[in-house]
Amino acid sequence: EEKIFAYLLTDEVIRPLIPARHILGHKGTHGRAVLIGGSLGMSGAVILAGKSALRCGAGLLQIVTPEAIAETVDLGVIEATVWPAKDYEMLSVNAWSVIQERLQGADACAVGPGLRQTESFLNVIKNILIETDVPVVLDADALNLISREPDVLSLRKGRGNLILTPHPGEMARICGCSIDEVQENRLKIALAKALEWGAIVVLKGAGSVVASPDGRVFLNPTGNAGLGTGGTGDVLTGSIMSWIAQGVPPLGAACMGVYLHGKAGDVLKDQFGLSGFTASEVADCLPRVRKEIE
Ligand code: NPW
Ligand code: AMP
Ligand code: MG
Repeated sequence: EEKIFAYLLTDEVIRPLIPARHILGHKGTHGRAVLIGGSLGMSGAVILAGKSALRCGAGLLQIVTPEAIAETVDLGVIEATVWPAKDYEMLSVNAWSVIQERLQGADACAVGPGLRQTESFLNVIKNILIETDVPVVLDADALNLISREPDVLSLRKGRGNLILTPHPGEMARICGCSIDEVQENRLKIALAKALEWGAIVVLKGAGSVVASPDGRVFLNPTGNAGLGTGGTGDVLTGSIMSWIAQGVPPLGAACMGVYLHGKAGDVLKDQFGLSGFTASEVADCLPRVRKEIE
């Protein structure tokens, strides 16, 4: 059987990736990020991703979310601006026009947390992939929608500015295999999909794997089972988007994202043990772990 070589992520690997702040820097130079997601009953996902993006240092955050929860999201992330789209289901054309405008001048975007699988929204995702060259993080329901037509992923212009962050369940859906098959071949599947799609693939779960379309594979040693709680994946998505917006190359941003997210979990484990810390606390802990290694 073919062996796959993986680099282990460490403080030393991540440290040089942390973006420096110019003395004259301002919110306009610290990265413009656009977050797309949320639905009735799942405003939390987009709020957590948004808070996480800000905790990682993004200069400006815009959130595109369905009209029905726009006010909730606005109050949930008071530092962000919120751009309501008519409900995705009825008027995806409107959603695309709102998103297209927000993506002008954006440095990174993320799609999927709490979105739900509204079939017509698949077209919006295709437009983002094909009509724009803004680096994109696809997570959660964006991945579930894409699993209906995974070939779309290879239409993205330019390799390496598309990041997918599936958990094992989402990866199984995209690959059309079982969760057990994914878990038994984590490195192999992450790498095969990265090569197939020309995308950076972050396969989450204990020992997250980051696979690059250039053939490199990275293994993350940080984190613990305390992270197995609702919303932590949404926090990861916001953080990877934020690092890209601040100029970290997408592969580095994916590695940095999983490493610091896990480290935040480890700090919280020291305080609380393996249960009872929340996704919000993981997000709030991100600046501290970044500072500890920089
Ligand atoms: P099982 O249970 O063992 O069969 P889904 P979701 C599997 C939003 N959220 N190792 C698991 O397998 C998200 O953003 C909103 C092994 C199960 O089958 C999404 O939009 C929140 N298996 C939406 O909810 C907070 C693993 O995957 C399946 C695994 C749905 O996302 C919560 C579950 O995945 C949430 O983030 C692992 N490590 N991890 C909010 N507050 O608004 C997962 N699985 O069906 O895709 O559901 O991940 O909860
Ligand atoms: P999601 O399922 O999308 O909410 O993502 C869950 C997040 O928690 C991912 O970043 C996982 O890697 C992380 N996570 C879940 N369980 C564990 C575990 N046992 N050890 C380390 N990280 C975990
Ligand atoms: Mg998730």
